[in-house]
Amino acid sequence: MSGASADLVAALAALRAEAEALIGAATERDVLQRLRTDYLGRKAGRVTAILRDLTSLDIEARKAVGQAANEAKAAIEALLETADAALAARAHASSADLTMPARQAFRGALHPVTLVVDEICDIFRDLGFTRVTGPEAETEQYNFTKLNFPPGHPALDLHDTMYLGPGTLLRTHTSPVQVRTLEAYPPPIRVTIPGLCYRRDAWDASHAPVFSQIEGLVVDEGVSFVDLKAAIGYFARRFFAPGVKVRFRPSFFPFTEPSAEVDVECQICHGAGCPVCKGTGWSEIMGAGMVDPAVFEACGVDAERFTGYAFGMGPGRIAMQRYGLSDIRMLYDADVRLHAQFVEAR
Ligand code: 2NM
Repeated sequence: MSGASADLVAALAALRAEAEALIGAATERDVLQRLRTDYLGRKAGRVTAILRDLTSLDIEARKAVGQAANEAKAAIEALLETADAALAARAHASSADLTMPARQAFRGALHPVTLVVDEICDIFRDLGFTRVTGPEAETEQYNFTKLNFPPGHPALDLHDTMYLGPGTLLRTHTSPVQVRTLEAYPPPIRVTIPGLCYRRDAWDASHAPVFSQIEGLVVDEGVSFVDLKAAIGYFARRFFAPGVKVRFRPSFFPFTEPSAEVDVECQICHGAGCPVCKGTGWSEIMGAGMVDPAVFEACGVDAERFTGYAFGMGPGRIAMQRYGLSDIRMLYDADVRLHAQFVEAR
């Protein structure tokens, strides 16, 4: 081998070693692309240049240098391929870790009062009750007068009722919707009426100036207190527990006669007495009674022919009992730590 060809073979070995070191150190795919151009590029590649100049060598030198140059080219090519594949795999792995758990789908919660309102209306729906609503801004006529409240009744006081102007107010109960129903439809009537009501109460653990109520009304020929007791007993067994004890205590409301308060056996202590039922073993769930004929007359219903019963309850109070809340304000605080506990509730 001539001196010139030995120098070229040594130069190729040096190029190959240098390329190997640089390829091994590359951490970016475009660095590899640049190295490919530097060593193997068709115009300015340093190995390519030696191959191109083979024609200036004699036959023996051409053979020896040509072989070394082709080996160097193949070796660098192979190193570039391997390194590029490894960097490509790493880039892919860092953008998508297939072992990572799937992102949690967001599920919203319903407000506990919404859950209770829907559950109560669904139970009465199975007894044939239709869910209806009405306005929150009302007149004194619909909120009080037609419901047999005598003039001067304490509920009419500015102290208890939010008046919007003379004779207009925010309804203090959902009963005006019953009046509207009685005026609009002939019996038979079976409705549940959920909605917000307003009273001038200061906030405390058991009072809110805006609260939800559900009232029910049934009117037909021959409806009696037995029907009232049967419907409410059915509701209590479905809502609270199949064997729950229910009791009716005599009471008074302007729009019903006779009237009763309805209690169920305390669901915390099962009648033994506890702080939640204040030691009585019972918790009050609603008021009820037979619609006073004076209400029928005020609404244009024939009180000789038809009788009916009505009831009213507070879903906020019932939600507190059911979910063990000690302060009604928890239902108004919009604290997602409370609400998130009801995500799976329906
Ligand atoms: C209650 C309790 C008892 C009631 C009566 C009427 C109407 F319009 F039919 F006369 N509506 N609501 C009623 C009866 C409401 O809430 C504690």
